Amino acid sequence: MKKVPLDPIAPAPAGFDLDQLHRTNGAIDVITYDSKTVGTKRHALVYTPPGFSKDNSYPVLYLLHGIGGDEYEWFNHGRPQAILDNLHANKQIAECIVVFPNGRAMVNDRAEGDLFAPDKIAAFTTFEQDLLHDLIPYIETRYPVLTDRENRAIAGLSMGGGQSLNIGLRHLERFAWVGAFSPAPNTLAPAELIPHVDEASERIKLLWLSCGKADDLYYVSERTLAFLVERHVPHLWLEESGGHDWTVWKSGLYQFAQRIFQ
Ligand code: FER
Repeated sequence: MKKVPLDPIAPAPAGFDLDQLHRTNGAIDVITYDSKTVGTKRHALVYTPPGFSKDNSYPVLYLLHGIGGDEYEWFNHGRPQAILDNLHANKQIAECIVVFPNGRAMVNDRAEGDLFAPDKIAAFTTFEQDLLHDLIPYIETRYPVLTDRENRAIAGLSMGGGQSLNIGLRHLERFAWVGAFSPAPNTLAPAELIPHVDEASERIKLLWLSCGKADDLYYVSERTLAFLVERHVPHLWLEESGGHDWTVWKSGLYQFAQRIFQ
């Protein structure tokens, strides 16, 4: 059994999410890929780090949005470009590519209408197939990336946190780093999420869980955490002071991004 990392979690410093003057910054691509799963062309955003070069090979973080969002949600609300650029400038993060998919894998994947309609909720489950069989292969043929499990991470907020836990822990042959910020009720029950405790404990490099104490969905994290503690599954837990909000999710990205691909 690996030891739980006794890692002091220092809060993000002021300005961590603000544009600062750097010699080089990351860049954003908007990509379009064929989804055999959905039968449409789908879109994602891709952040390449400062100094990005096709001559290097990079690990990849897949960073997922919530029920109210789409592939732009992190950019609209979470300032990921500033957070990542600042982490790179301070050498607090491994050089990596970050992909922002659309996790609602259906023909109309916009965040419109009744977001809780059964077909829209089901599309967040369908996304597992789109990610594994359509998006990841696209990224791995178009970008210079490392393709072993230790160089692939998945994390997300709320609905995307649930997806990250469900998909990441079911596919430890693909993901060694899994993070959930305020995971939603789409998160599988703990015994389904981690049916093979010893194997998961052995293979996971980082299992990150964080949630605001005032979040109505706190119970999802609480039940997941209770299982991790009881069954001695190595993990990092951060209880935040906020609710179901961007302060928590930006902090989650800041913390998780520093601890992956190490
Ligand atoms: C639910 C409440 C919230 C739920 C999902 C959410 C699937 C998602 C919230 C978010 O993504 O912000 O009952 O059920």
